[in-house]
Amino acid sequence: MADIPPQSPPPGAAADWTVPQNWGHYTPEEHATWDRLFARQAKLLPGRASDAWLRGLDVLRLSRPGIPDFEELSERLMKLTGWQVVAVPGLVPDDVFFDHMANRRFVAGNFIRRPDQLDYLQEPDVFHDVFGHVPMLADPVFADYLVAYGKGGQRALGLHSLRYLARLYWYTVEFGLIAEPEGLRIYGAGIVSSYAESRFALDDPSPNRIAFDLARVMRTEYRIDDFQQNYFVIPSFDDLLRVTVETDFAPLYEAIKHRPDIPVAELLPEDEVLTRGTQAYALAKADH
Ligand code: HBI
Ligand code: FE
Repeated sequence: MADIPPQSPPPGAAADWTVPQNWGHYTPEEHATWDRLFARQAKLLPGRASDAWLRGLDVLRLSRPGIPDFEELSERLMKLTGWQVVAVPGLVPDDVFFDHMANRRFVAGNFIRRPDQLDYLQEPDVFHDVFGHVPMLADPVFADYLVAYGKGGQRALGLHSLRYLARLYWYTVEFGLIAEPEGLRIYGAGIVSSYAESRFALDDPSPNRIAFDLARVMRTEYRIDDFQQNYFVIPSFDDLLRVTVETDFAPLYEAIKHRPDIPVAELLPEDEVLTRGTQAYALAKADH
């Protein structure tokens, strides 16, 4: 999400930026990296990840060893929600990203991080994209939400308002929490694919956890290089989908443009705060 990718596809990529996954070319070491990451997260996520994410992992048979084959994965997904997974070499331009999404194609990096990058890397690799995002694509409501997002992204580009809509992606698809009957659960791919943040997001007293409000989220800045200081909590995927399809975004963007951005750790009087964060983590970092 951070860097602006080049605007024409790199050598070997098609006009829509897709490349063959070349599943047969992964080395045993690369498959072993997937298995290590998988084992570490799989232990942590029951009781932390949302029911929808856990079900997706199961129905897509993602627990089998090795980096998943996108063709096989797409076959299962297609039957469940009509989605496919297509390989890309890295970040793709926004218009390309939204065109794939609006047409139920999820773009996934075909490369995997090096063994010395298990805990963090900025580019979305196959572990983040497939382990993090793809389980949610097996959920029919979330699958429709992403289609709505892709179409919304295309409109936002035309309205020069992507900076607002990108925050919705960030605080839902990447870093979203959901209130389930047993308590808060993670559904954001940036959290479920991170060993440290999958604990921090739920257990740490530092961040704010705030009830989701569309306009509020779209005004809120975010950090791309560290744990979040705000998490937004949705009541259900039905609610998230409903607000996204029923909102007329053009006047909302117009209204937001005239209001200040909200800094990462700030709370507003109208926020429904579920957990008021101590910000201890961010403050300790600022001291160094
Ligand atoms: N490309 N491969 C890839 N993955 C992303 O998540 C991605 C992207 N290009 C653009 C983009 N995300 C953003 O525009 C959205 O997150 C809003
Ligand atoms: Fe992602």
